Amino acid sequence: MNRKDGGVLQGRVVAVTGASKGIGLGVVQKLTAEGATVIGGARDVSGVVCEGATFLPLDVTDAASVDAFAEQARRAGVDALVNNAGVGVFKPVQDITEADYRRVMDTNVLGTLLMTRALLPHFQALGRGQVVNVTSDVSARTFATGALYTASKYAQRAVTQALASEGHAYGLRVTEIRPGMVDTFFGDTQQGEEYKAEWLKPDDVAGAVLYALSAPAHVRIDEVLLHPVVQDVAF
Ligand code: NJP
Repeated sequence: MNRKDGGVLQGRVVAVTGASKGIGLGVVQKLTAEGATVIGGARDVSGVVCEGATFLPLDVTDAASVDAFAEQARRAGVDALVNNAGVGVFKPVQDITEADYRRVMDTNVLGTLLMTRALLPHFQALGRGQVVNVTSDVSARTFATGALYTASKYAQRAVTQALASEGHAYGLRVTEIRPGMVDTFFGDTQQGEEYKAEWLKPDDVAGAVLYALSAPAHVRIDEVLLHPVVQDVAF
């Protein structure tokens, strides 16, 4: 429910990718509940509704689609971007196809680059702005069958950290959100399915995004790493 009585994000306008379900929809609900106006995008936004949010079609792998979405976000007065759209394929190295590679890298890495690039001049002109990238707890470690997905998340982490350095001069604040297992529609694997009830919920990750976006203007939250208690630290 969109708060009319002054939530902590009153007056803020946030663009969220991958907003139709899972973590992205949880972020939309959390931010609008705190008074933000949200522009949410995903390839299929039919039937997605949240008071305080506008949902637009967006394919983050397609520069023309990204530019059209960014234009609407700029018109709405966007001051923050949450790069959340992502996909996962989990296979041993010997089974990874070129199509798998392009789907995962294009969505997770190219998508983050295109979407960010489209809004940076606007944030630069504003002299402020925030970029929050939802990567993963595996953006700095890997595991068997994780080669492709973790390669994409390591790359997203690198983009996030380089962007923080580049944007520092004009007041851009950049945050990496690194969730462990989250109960969503994500992934091409049933791994760990039996524990799903105990995984993080989208709202837990949305809380970390809210923490970054609501930090005082002189505070930069560089990264947030969060896990469900049930997930082994070394997993
Ligand atoms: O996934 P899911 P999550 N252009 O499948 C959209 C990371 N993460 O919420 O386009 C635009 O429920 C898709 O909509 P549609 C993960 O790597 C997760 O779990 O219509 N949007 C939907 O709205 C990812 O970066 C876990 O198919 C595109 C959304 O993305 C982020 O969390 C653990 C798109 C995906 O919803 C959100 O994933 C972790 C495109 N080309 C990190 N392709 C976890 N769940 O356990 C997809 O460490 N979308």
